[in-house]
Amino acid sequence: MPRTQVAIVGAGPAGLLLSHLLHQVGIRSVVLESRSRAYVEQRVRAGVLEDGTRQILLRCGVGERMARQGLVHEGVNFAFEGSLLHFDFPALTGGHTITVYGQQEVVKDLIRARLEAAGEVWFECEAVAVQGLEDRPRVVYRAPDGSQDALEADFVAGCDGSHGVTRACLPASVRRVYERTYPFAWLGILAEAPPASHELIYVNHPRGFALFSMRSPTLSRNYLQVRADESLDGWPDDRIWEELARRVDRAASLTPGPVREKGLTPLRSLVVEPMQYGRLFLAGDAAHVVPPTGAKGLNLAVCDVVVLARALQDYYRAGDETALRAYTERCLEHVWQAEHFSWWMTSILHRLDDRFEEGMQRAQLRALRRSEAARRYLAENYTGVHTSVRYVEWVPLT
Ligand code: FAS
Ligand code: PHB
Repeated sequence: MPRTQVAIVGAGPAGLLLSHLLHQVGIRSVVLESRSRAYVEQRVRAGVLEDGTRQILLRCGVGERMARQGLVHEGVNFAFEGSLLHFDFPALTGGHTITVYGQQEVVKDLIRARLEAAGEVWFECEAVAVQGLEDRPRVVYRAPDGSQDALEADFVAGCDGSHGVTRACLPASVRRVYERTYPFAWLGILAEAPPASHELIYVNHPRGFALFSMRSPTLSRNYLQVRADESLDGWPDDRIWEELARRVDRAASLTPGPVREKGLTPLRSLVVEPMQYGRLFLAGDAAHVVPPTGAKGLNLAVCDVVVLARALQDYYRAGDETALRAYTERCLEHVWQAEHFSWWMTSILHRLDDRFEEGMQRAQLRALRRSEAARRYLAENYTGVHTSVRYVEWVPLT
Protein backbone atom coordinates (compact mmCIF):
# COMPACT_ATOMS: atom_id res chain seq x y z
CA MET A 1 0.00 0.00 0.00
CA PRO A 2 1.42 3.38 -0.97
CA ARG A 3 2.46 5.37 2.06
CA THR A 4 3.30 8.97 2.88
CA GLN A 5 3.60 11.16 5.99
CA VAL A 6 0.58 13.43 5.32
CA ALA A 7 -2.27 12.42 3.00
CA ILE A 8 -4.02 15.59 1.84
CA VAL A 9 -7.53 15.33 0.38
CA GLY A 10 -8.26 18.17 -2.06
CA ALA A 11 -6.15 20.33 -4.39
CA GLY A 12 -7.77 23.67 -3.60
CA PRO A 13 -5.78 26.54 -2.05
CA ALA A 14 -5.80 24.82 1.38
CA GLY A 15 -4.50 21.40 0.25
CA LEU A 16 -1.92 22.71 -2.21
CA LEU A 17 -0.49 25.36 0.12
CA LEU A 18 -0.28 22.82 2.95
CA SER A 19 1.62 20.37 0.71
CA HIS A 20 3.98 23.17 -0.35
CA LEU A 21 4.64 24.40 3.21
CA LEU A 22 5.28 20.83 4.40
CA HIS A 23 7.68 20.25 1.51
CA GLN A 24 9.62 23.34 2.59
CA VAL A 25 10.31 21.76 5.99
CA GLY A 26 11.07 18.32 4.59
CA ILE A 27 7.72 16.63 5.31
CA ARG A 28 6.38 14.35 2.57
CA SER A 29 2.75 14.52 1.43
CA VAL A 30 0.44 13.30 -1.32
CA VAL A 31 -2.48 15.43 -2.53
CA LEU A 32 -5.51 13.49 -3.83
CA GLU A 33 -7.83 15.54 -6.06
CA SER A 34 -11.05 14.18 -7.55
CA ARG A 35 -11.06 16.54 -10.55
CA SER A 36 -8.58 17.01 -13.39
CA ARG A 37 -5.76 19.56 -13.33
CA ALA A 38 -7.46 21.54 -16.13
CA TYR A 39 -10.70 21.71 -14.14
CA VAL A 40 -9.22 22.99 -10.87
CA GLU A 41 -7.08 25.53 -12.75
CA GLN A 42 -10.06 27.14 -14.53
CA ARG A 43 -12.60 27.13 -11.63
CA VAL A 44 -13.55 30.78 -10.93
CA ARG A 45 -13.95 31.59 -7.20
CA ALA A 46 -12.44 34.15 -4.88
CA GLY A 47 -10.43 37.12 -5.99
CA VAL A 48 -9.27 39.15 -2.96
CA LEU A 49 -6.10 38.34 -1.03
CA GLU A 50 -5.56 39.87 2.39
CA ASP A 51 -2.20 41.57 3.04
CA GLY A 52 -1.10 38.63 5.19
CA THR A 53 -1.99 36.10 2.48
CA ARG A 54 0.05 38.14 -0.02
CA GLN A 55 3.08 38.17 2.26
CA ILE A 56 2.71 34.44 3.09
CA LEU A 57 2.64 33.48 -0.62
CA LEU A 58 5.71 35.69 -1.23
CA ARG A 59 7.61 34.33 1.81
CA CYS A 60 7.13 30.70 0.79
CA GLY A 61 8.21 31.37 -2.80
CA VAL A 62 4.92 31.07 -4.75
CA GLY A 63 4.06 34.78 -4.98
CA GLU A 64 6.22 35.97 -7.86
CA ARG A 65 3.46 35.96 -10.54
CA MET A 66 0.95 37.39 -8.03
CA ALA A 67 3.37 40.26 -7.36
CA ARG A 68 3.68 40.86 -11.12
CA GLN A 69 0.03 40.44 -12.21
CA GLY A 70 -1.99 41.02 -9.03
CA LEU A 71 -3.68 44.42 -8.54
CA VAL A 72 -2.76 46.10 -5.25
CA HIS A 73 -5.68 48.16 -3.94
CA GLU A 74 -5.49 50.74 -1.15
CA GLY A 75 -9.19 50.61 -0.42
CA VAL A 76 -12.75 49.62 -1.26
CA ASN A 77 -15.92 51.68 -1.67
CA PHE A 78 -19.46 51.41 -0.34
CA ALA A 79 -22.26 52.96 -2.43
CA PHE A 80 -25.46 53.67 -0.50
CA GLU A 81 -28.10 56.39 -0.28
CA GLY A 82 -26.78 57.93 -3.52
CA SER A 83 -23.22 58.51 -2.33
CA LEU A 84 -19.85 56.71 -2.27
CA LEU A 85 -17.92 56.01 0.95
CA HIS A 86 -14.20 55.20 0.51
CA PHE A 87 -12.18 53.16 2.98
CA ASP A 88 -8.53 54.27 2.87
CA PHE A 89 -6.83 51.06 4.04
CA PRO A 90 -3.22 52.30 4.55
CA ALA A 91 -4.41 55.33 6.53
CA LEU A 92 -6.83 53.26 8.62
CA THR A 93 -4.55 50.27 9.28
CA GLY A 94 -1.04 51.65 9.36
CA GLY A 95 -0.13 50.63 5.82
CA HIS A 96 -2.05 47.46 4.93
CA THR A 97 -3.57 46.90 1.48
CA ILE A 98 -5.31 44.06 -0.45
CA THR A 99 -4.37 42.28 -3.69
CA VAL A 100 -6.89 41.37 -6.37
CA TYR A 101 -5.65 38.11 -7.93
CA GLY A 102 -7.93 35.23 -8.99
CA GLN A 103 -8.06 32.12 -6.78
CA GLN A 104 -7.48 29.92 -9.82
CA GLU A 105 -4.24 31.84 -10.45
CA VAL A 106 -3.10 31.02 -6.89
CA VAL A 107 -4.03 27.38 -7.54
CA LYS A 108 -2.06 27.37 -10.84
CA ASP A 109 1.01 28.85 -9.09
CA LEU A 110 0.83 26.26 -6.29
CA ILE A 111 0.35 23.30 -8.66
CA ARG A 112 3.34 24.47 -10.74
CA ALA A 113 5.48 24.81 -7.60
CA ARG A 114 4.48 21.33 -6.36
CA LEU A 115 5.16 19.63 -9.68
CA GLU A 116 8.45 21.50 -10.23
CA ALA A 117 9.54 20.16 -6.81
CA ALA A 118 8.50 16.63 -7.90
CA GLY A 119 5.62 16.88 -5.45
CA GLU A 120 2.82 14.30 -5.66
CA VAL A 121 -0.56 15.69 -6.74
CA TRP A 122 -2.79 12.80 -7.87
CA PHE A 123 -5.50 14.27 -10.09
CA GLU A 124 -8.77 12.42 -10.80
CA CYS A 125 -8.29 10.42 -7.62
CA GLU A 126 -11.44 10.76 -5.55
CA ALA A 127 -11.25 9.97 -1.84
CA VAL A 128 -14.21 7.79 -0.93
CA ALA A 129 -13.43 7.03 2.71
CA VAL A 130 -10.95 7.78 5.47
CA GLN A 131 -10.21 4.91 7.90
CA GLY A 132 -8.08 4.19 10.98
CA LEU A 133 -8.19 7.79 12.25
CA GLU A 134 -7.20 6.86 15.79
CA ASP A 135 -3.88 5.18 14.89
CA ARG A 136 -2.98 4.17 11.30
CA PRO A 137 -5.00 6.44 9.00
CA ARG A 138 -5.49 5.63 5.35
CA VAL A 139 -7.47 7.25 2.58
CA VAL A 140 -9.45 4.92 0.33
CA TYR A 141 -9.66 6.45 -3.14
CA ARG A 142 -10.97 5.71 -6.62
CA ALA A 143 -8.17 5.92 -9.19
CA PRO A 144 -8.68 7.40 -12.70
CA ASP A 145 -9.23 3.88 -14.11
CA GLY A 146 -12.05 3.32 -11.60
CA SER A 147 -10.10 0.85 -9.48
CA GLN A 148 -10.05 1.37 -5.71
CA ASP A 149 -6.89 1.65 -3.66
CA ALA A 150 -5.78 3.07 -0.34
CA LEU A 151 -3.02 5.48 0.73
CA GLU A 152 -1.56 5.05 4.21
CA ALA A 153 -0.19 8.01 6.17
CA ASP A 154 0.67 9.28 9.64
CA PHE A 155 -1.90 12.05 9.29
CA VAL A 156 -4.81 13.00 7.00
CA ALA A 157 -5.55 16.64 6.13
CA GLY A 158 -9.14 17.17 5.06
CA CYS A 159 -8.93 20.02 2.53
CA ASP A 160 -11.76 18.83 0.31
CA GLY A 161 -14.02 21.86 0.60
CA SER A 162 -17.62 22.27 1.64
CA HIS A 163 -18.85 19.26 -0.31
CA GLY A 164 -16.04 16.79 0.43
CA VAL A 165 -15.95 13.53 2.42
CA THR A 166 -13.62 14.31 5.32
CA ARG A 167 -15.92 16.54 7.36
CA ALA A 168 -18.34 13.61 7.71
CA CYS A 169 -15.51 11.56 9.26
CA LEU A 170 -15.89 13.53 12.49
CA PRO A 171 -18.05 11.22 14.68
CA ALA A 172 -21.50 12.72 15.33
CA SER A 173 -20.78 12.28 19.03
CA VAL A 174 -18.04 14.94 18.92
CA ARG A 175 -19.16 17.07 15.94
CA ARG A 176 -20.80 20.47 16.64
CA VAL A 177 -22.17 22.37 13.62
CA TYR A 178 -22.93 26.11 13.75
CA GLU A 179 -24.86 27.21 10.64
CA ARG A 180 -26.75 30.14 9.17
CA THR A 181 -28.18 30.07 5.64
CA TYR A 182 -29.18 33.39 4.03
CA PRO A 183 -32.45 33.83 2.07
CA PHE A 184 -30.55 35.03 -1.01
CA ALA A 185 -27.71 34.03 -3.36
CA TRP A 186 -25.13 35.72 -5.57
CA LEU A 187 -25.32 35.66 -9.35
CA GLY A 188 -21.73 36.25 -10.46
CA ILE A 189 -20.32 36.98 -13.92
CA LEU A 190 -16.79 37.09 -15.31
CA ALA A 191 -16.88 39.42 -18.31
CA GLU A 192 -14.52 40.86 -20.90
CA ALA A 193 -15.39 44.39 -19.90
CA PRO A 194 -13.49 47.23 -18.21
CA PRO A 195 -14.11 47.20 -14.42
CA ALA A 196 -16.67 49.72 -13.14
CA SER A 197 -13.93 51.38 -11.08
CA HIS A 198 -10.21 51.05 -10.23
CA GLU A 199 -11.27 49.69 -6.80
CA LEU A 200 -14.08 47.39 -5.63
CA ILE A 201 -17.54 48.90 -5.11
CA TYR A 202 -19.98 47.23 -2.70
CA VAL A 203 -23.52 48.51 -3.33
CA ASN A 204 -26.41 48.62 -0.87
CA HIS A 205 -29.43 49.34 -3.12
CA PRO A 206 -33.23 49.07 -2.61
CA ARG A 207 -33.25 46.52 -5.51
CA GLY A 208 -30.62 44.43 -3.71
CA PHE A 209 -26.86 44.11 -3.15
CA ALA A 210 -24.33 44.33 -5.96
CA LEU A 211 -20.54 44.04 -6.09
CA PHE A 212 -18.25 45.39 -8.78
CA SER A 213 -14.87 43.67 -8.77
CA MET A 214 -12.31 42.67 -11.38
CA ARG A 215 -9.56 40.27 -12.34
CA SER A 216 -7.58 42.61 -14.61
CA PRO A 217 -7.96 46.02 -16.34
CA THR A 218 -9.98 44.23 -19.07
CA LEU A 219 -11.74 41.50 -17.04
CA SER A 220 -14.49 42.44 -14.59
CA ARG A 221 -16.12 40.21 -11.96
CA ASN A 222 -19.56 41.47 -10.90
CA TYR A 223 -22.18 40.04 -8.57
CA LEU A 224 -25.92 40.59 -7.99
CA GLN A 225 -28.04 39.60 -4.98
CA VAL A 226 -30.81 37.29 -6.26
CA ARG A 227 -33.39 35.01 -4.62
CA ALA A 228 -31.94 31.84 -3.06
CA ASP A 229 -33.99 29.68 -5.43
CA GLU A 230 -33.10 31.70 -8.52
CA SER A 231 -32.09 29.89 -11.75
CA LEU A 232 -29.76 31.16 -14.45
CA ASP A 233 -32.42 30.54 -17.12
CA GLY A 234 -34.13 33.73 -16.04
CA TRP A 235 -30.95 35.78 -16.42
CA PRO A 236 -29.81 36.30 -20.00
CA ASP A 237 -26.64 38.43 -20.20
CA ASP A 238 -28.35 41.69 -21.19
CA ARG A 239 -30.74 41.46 -18.24
CA ILE A 240 -27.74 40.99 -15.91
CA TRP A 241 -26.04 44.11 -17.33
CA GLU A 242 -29.30 46.13 -17.06
CA GLU A 243 -29.72 45.16 -13.41
CA LEU A 244 -26.04 45.88 -12.61
CA ALA A 245 -26.46 49.34 -14.20
CA ARG A 246 -29.61 50.03 -12.12
CA ARG A 247 -27.88 49.08 -8.87
CA VAL A 248 -24.57 50.87 -9.51
CA ASP A 249 -26.69 53.92 -10.37
CA ARG A 250 -24.45 57.05 -10.37
CA ALA A 251 -21.61 55.43 -8.34
CA ALA A 252 -19.80 54.44 -11.55
CA SER A 253 -20.31 54.13 -15.30
CA LEU A 254 -20.66 50.58 -16.55
CA THR A 255 -19.47 49.31 -19.95
CA PRO A 256 -21.05 45.89 -20.72
CA GLY A 257 -19.03 43.20 -22.48
CA PRO A 258 -19.11 39.50 -23.41
CA VAL A 259 -19.85 37.29 -20.40
CA ARG A 260 -17.26 34.49 -20.16
CA GLU A 261 -18.61 32.71 -17.11
CA LYS A 262 -21.67 33.05 -14.87
CA GLY A 263 -22.77 31.12 -11.82
CA LEU A 264 -24.92 31.14 -8.72
CA THR A 265 -23.39 30.92 -5.21
CA PRO A 266 -25.63 30.21 -2.23
CA LEU A 267 -24.74 32.28 0.86
CA ARG A 268 -24.20 30.54 4.17
CA SER A 269 -22.12 30.72 7.33
CA LEU A 270 -20.93 27.38 8.72
CA VAL A 271 -18.43 26.29 11.36
CA VAL A 272 -17.73 22.66 12.27
CA GLU A 273 -16.06 21.94 15.63
CA PRO A 274 -13.71 20.35 16.42
CA MET A 275 -11.48 20.78 13.35
CA GLN A 276 -9.65 17.56 14.19
CA TYR A 277 -10.34 14.00 15.26
CA GLY A 278 -7.60 11.49 15.97
CA ARG A 279 -5.10 11.94 13.16
CA LEU A 280 -7.53 13.82 10.86
CA PHE A 281 -7.21 17.62 10.61
CA LEU A 282 -9.73 19.72 8.67
CA ALA A 283 -8.73 22.98 6.97
CA GLY A 284 -10.45 25.55 4.78
CA ASP A 285 -14.03 25.10 3.55
CA ALA A 286 -14.02 21.51 4.83
CA ALA A 287 -14.25 23.04 8.34
CA HIS A 288 -15.95 26.38 7.78
CA VAL A 289 -17.79 28.39 5.12
CA VAL A 290 -18.28 32.16 5.05
CA PRO A 291 -20.59 34.23 2.83
CA PRO A 292 -18.24 35.83 0.22
CA THR A 293 -19.24 39.40 1.18
CA GLY A 294 -16.19 39.75 3.43
CA ALA A 295 -13.82 38.16 0.87
CA LYS A 296 -12.54 35.80 3.58
CA GLY A 297 -12.96 32.25 2.15
CA LEU A 298 -9.57 31.78 0.53
CA ASN A 299 -7.75 33.78 3.21
CA LEU A 300 -9.14 31.63 6.04
CA ALA A 301 -7.94 28.49 4.24
CA VAL A 302 -4.45 30.01 4.18
CA CYS A 303 -4.56 30.76 7.94
CA ASP A 304 -5.60 27.19 8.80
CA VAL A 305 -2.82 25.51 6.81
CA VAL A 306 -0.09 27.80 8.13
CA VAL A 307 -1.14 26.75 11.66
CA LEU A 308 -1.35 23.06 10.66
CA ALA A 309 2.01 23.05 8.84
CA ARG A 310 3.72 24.54 11.91
CA ALA A 311 2.07 21.97 14.22
CA LEU A 312 3.14 19.06 11.97
CA GLN A 313 6.66 20.51 11.82
CA ASP A 314 6.82 20.53 15.66
CA TYR A 315 5.67 16.90 15.65
CA TYR A 316 8.17 15.61 13.08
CA ARG A 317 11.06 17.72 14.37
CA ALA A 318 10.68 17.23 18.11
CA GLY A 319 7.88 14.69 18.56
CA ASP A 320 6.00 17.58 20.22
CA GLU A 321 2.21 17.18 19.87
CA THR A 322 1.29 20.37 21.80
CA ALA A 323 0.43 22.43 18.72
CA LEU A 324 -1.40 19.51 17.07
CA ARG A 325 -3.57 19.12 20.16
CA ALA A 326 -4.25 22.90 20.20
CA TYR A 327 -5.01 23.08 16.45
CA THR A 328 -8.78 23.56 16.79
CA GLU A 329 -8.52 26.11 19.59
CA ARG A 330 -5.91 28.10 17.67
CA CYS A 331 -7.81 28.11 14.37
CA LEU A 332 -11.20 28.95 15.86
CA GLU A 333 -9.83 32.35 16.88
CA HIS A 334 -9.38 33.47 13.26
CA VAL A 335 -12.35 31.42 12.03
CA TRP A 336 -14.94 33.07 14.31
CA GLN A 337 -13.38 36.51 13.74
CA ALA A 338 -13.85 36.06 9.98
CA GLU A 339 -17.30 34.48 10.42
CA HIS A 340 -18.45 37.51 12.37
CA PHE A 341 -17.00 39.99 9.87
CA SER A 342 -18.50 38.12 6.89
CA TRP A 343 -21.94 37.90 8.59
CA TRP A 344 -21.75 41.61 9.49
CA MET A 345 -20.78 42.69 5.93
CA THR A 346 -23.60 40.51 4.57
CA SER A 347 -26.19 41.94 6.98
CA ILE A 348 -25.31 45.63 6.34
CA LEU A 349 -25.12 45.39 2.53
CA HIS A 350 -27.91 43.02 1.37
CA ARG A 351 -31.62 43.76 0.90
CA LEU A 352 -33.23 42.05 3.90
CA ASP A 353 -36.99 42.68 3.37
CA ASP A 354 -37.38 43.35 7.12
CA ARG A 355 -38.19 46.96 8.09
CA PHE A 356 -36.44 46.80 11.49
CA GLU A 357 -33.32 45.09 10.06
CA GLU A 358 -33.15 47.69 7.30
CA GLY A 359 -33.38 50.45 9.90
CA MET A 360 -30.44 48.86 11.72
CA GLN A 361 -28.60 48.57 8.41
CA ARG A 362 -29.02 52.29 7.66
CA ALA A 363 -27.77 53.14 11.16
CA GLN A 364 -24.61 51.04 10.71
CA LEU A 365 -23.87 52.36 7.21
CA ARG A 366 -24.28 55.96 8.44
CA ALA A 367 -22.06 55.20 11.44
CA LEU A 368 -19.35 54.02 9.00
CA ARG A 369 -19.65 57.36 7.22
CA ARG A 370 -19.46 59.34 10.50
CA SER A 371 -16.98 57.35 12.57
CA GLU A 372 -13.30 56.81 11.68
CA ALA A 373 -13.15 54.13 14.38
CA ALA A 374 -15.93 52.19 12.64
CA ARG A 375 -14.13 52.50 9.30
CA ARG A 376 -10.91 51.32 10.97
CA TYR A 377 -12.69 48.19 12.28
CA LEU A 378 -13.83 47.36 8.76
CA ALA A 379 -10.43 48.13 7.20
CA GLU A 380 -8.52 46.00 9.74
CA ASN A 381 -10.80 43.02 9.14
CA TYR A 382 -10.85 43.43 5.36
CA THR A 383 -7.04 43.64 5.02
CA GLY A 384 -6.50 40.69 7.36
CA VAL A 385 -5.00 42.40 10.43
CA HIS A 386 -7.00 39.98 12.64
CA THR A 387 -6.53 36.94 10.40
CA SER A 388 -3.66 36.25 7.91
CA VAL A 389 -1.39 39.14 8.98
CA ARG A 390 -1.01 37.35 12.35
CA TYR A 391 0.60 34.35 10.66
CA VAL A 392 3.10 35.96 8.29
CA GLU A 393 6.04 35.37 10.64
CA TRP A 394 5.00 31.71 11.03
CA VAL A 395 6.11 31.01 7.46
CA PRO A 396 9.82 30.46 6.96
CA LEU A 397 11.33 32.87 4.43
CA THR A 398 12.60 30.88 1.39
P1 FAS B 1 -11.85 24.23 -2.27
O1 FAS B 1 -13.30 23.96 -2.37
O2 FAS B 1 -11.28 25.36 -3.04
O3 FAS B 1 -11.00 22.92 -2.69
C1 FAS B 1 -11.40 21.64 -2.30
C2 FAS B 1 -10.89 20.66 -3.35
O4 FAS B 1 -11.18 19.33 -2.92
C3 FAS B 1 -11.56 20.86 -4.71
O5 FAS B 1 -10.56 20.93 -5.72
C4 FAS B 1 -12.42 19.59 -4.88
O6 FAS B 1 -12.50 19.18 -6.23
C5 FAS B 1 -11.62 18.58 -4.03
N1 FAS B 1 -12.42 17.47 -3.52
C6 FAS B 1 -13.69 17.52 -3.03
N2 FAS B 1 -14.09 16.30 -2.63
C7 FAS B 1 -13.03 15.46 -2.89
C8 FAS B 1 -12.81 14.07 -2.69
N3 FAS B 1 -13.75 13.28 -2.17
N4 FAS B 1 -11.62 13.53 -3.05
C9 FAS B 1 -10.63 14.34 -3.58
N5 FAS B 1 -10.78 15.68 -3.78
C10 FAS B 1 -11.96 16.22 -3.44
N6 FAS B 1 -14.62 33.28 -1.63
C11 FAS B 1 -14.42 34.58 -1.82
O7 FAS B 1 -13.77 35.18 -0.99
N7 FAS B 1 -14.91 35.21 -2.92
C12 FAS B 1 -15.66 34.57 -3.88
O8 FAS B 1 -16.11 35.15 -4.84
C13 FAS B 1 -15.93 33.23 -3.69
N8 FAS B 1 -16.66 32.57 -4.59
C14 FAS B 1 -16.93 31.28 -4.34
C15 FAS B 1 -17.74 30.57 -5.24
C16 FAS B 1 -18.04 29.25 -4.99
C17 FAS B 1 -18.94 28.51 -5.95
C18 FAS B 1 -17.51 28.59 -3.84
C19 FAS B 1 -17.85 27.16 -3.54
C20 FAS B 1 -16.70 29.28 -2.96
C21 FAS B 1 -16.41 30.62 -3.20
N9 FAS B 1 -15.62 31.35 -2.34
C22 FAS B 1 -15.37 32.62 -2.54
C23 FAS B 1 -15.01 30.71 -1.20
C24 FAS B 1 -13.77 30.00 -1.72
O9 FAS B 1 -12.84 30.89 -2.06
C25 FAS B 1 -13.30 29.02 -0.67
O10 FAS B 1 -13.22 29.63 0.59
C26 FAS B 1 -11.97 28.38 -1.01
O11 FAS B 1 -12.12 27.76 -2.25
C27 FAS B 1 -11.62 27.38 0.08
O12 FAS B 1 -10.50 26.66 -0.34
P2 FAS B 1 -10.37 25.11 0.05
O13 FAS B 1 -10.67 24.92 1.48
O14 FAS B 1 -9.04 24.70 -0.50
O15 FAS B 1 -11.57 24.37 -0.72
C1 PHB C 1 -14.24 38.72 -6.24
O1 PHB C 1 -13.47 39.52 -6.79
O2 PHB C 1 -14.54 37.64 -6.74
C2 PHB C 1 -14.79 39.07 -4.91
C3 PHB C 1 -14.35 40.20 -4.27
C4 PHB C 1 -14.85 40.54 -3.04
C5 PHB C 1 -15.79 39.74 -2.43
C6 PHB C 1 -16.20 38.59 -3.06
C7 PHB C 1 -15.72 38.27 -4.32
O3 PHB C 1 -16.28 40.09 -1.24
